[in-house]
Amino acid sequence: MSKLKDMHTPIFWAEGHPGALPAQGWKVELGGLVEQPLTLTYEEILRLPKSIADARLTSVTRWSVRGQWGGVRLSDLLPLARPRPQAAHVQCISYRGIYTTCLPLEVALQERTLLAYEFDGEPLDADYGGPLRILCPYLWGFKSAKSIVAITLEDRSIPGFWEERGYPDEAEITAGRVLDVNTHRWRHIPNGEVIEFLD
Ligand SMILES: Nc1nc2c(c(=O)[nH]1)N[C@H]1C(S)=C(S)[C@@H](COP(=O)(O)O)O[C@H]1N2
Ligand SMILES: [Mo]
Repeated sequence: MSKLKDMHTPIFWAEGHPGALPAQGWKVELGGLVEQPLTLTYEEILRLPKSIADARLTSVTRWSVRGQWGGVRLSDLLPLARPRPQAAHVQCISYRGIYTTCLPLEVALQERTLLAYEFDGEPLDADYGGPLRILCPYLWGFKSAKSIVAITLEDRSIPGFWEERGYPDEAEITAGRVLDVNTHRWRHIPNGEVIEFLD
């Protein structure tokens, strides 16, 4: 069991559950509009500077979970590949390449956008996008692609799995009710990143 599972955090795999995803041998490619394309193994990513983000993952299907997400800031990771000046969007590609989504580069570079490998001190299991997923608390959860195999710098936003099916690319979190997964209570949220509830 993991903390996310203990709290009954929903598990979303729009492309179908990929099964076991071993961290050993896992690789992430950094490419696209970069001077220095590179491939990093899971172990190499664990050796990069670690950041902890106290943050919420909030789904457009109206639930929100808070925890201490551990991982590498994209603002620490992306410079390793030396993005070119034209790079303006970051395409995040999940295992098997079926689920993708793009983040605007400036959102990717905010301090709590992570390539995450932990939640509350535990390694992420495959259900929740282990071994490495995006955590972007500033936008709806569909921008936090799970089980990442490639991160590609682009000059435009490329519609991904949910964007092609009608969800807005801006993915701004909008006010309303959400189920707080941590407390199993319905709460009200304002527009934007969920920092506090309104009630
Ligand atoms: N590969 C992949 N990543 C994904 C999804 C998905 O279906 N497949 N769902 C997204 C959505 S809509 C949300 S809200 C979160 C949910 O994360 P969880 O399944 O770990 O709770 O993952 C996002 N990342
Ligand atoms: Mo979602």
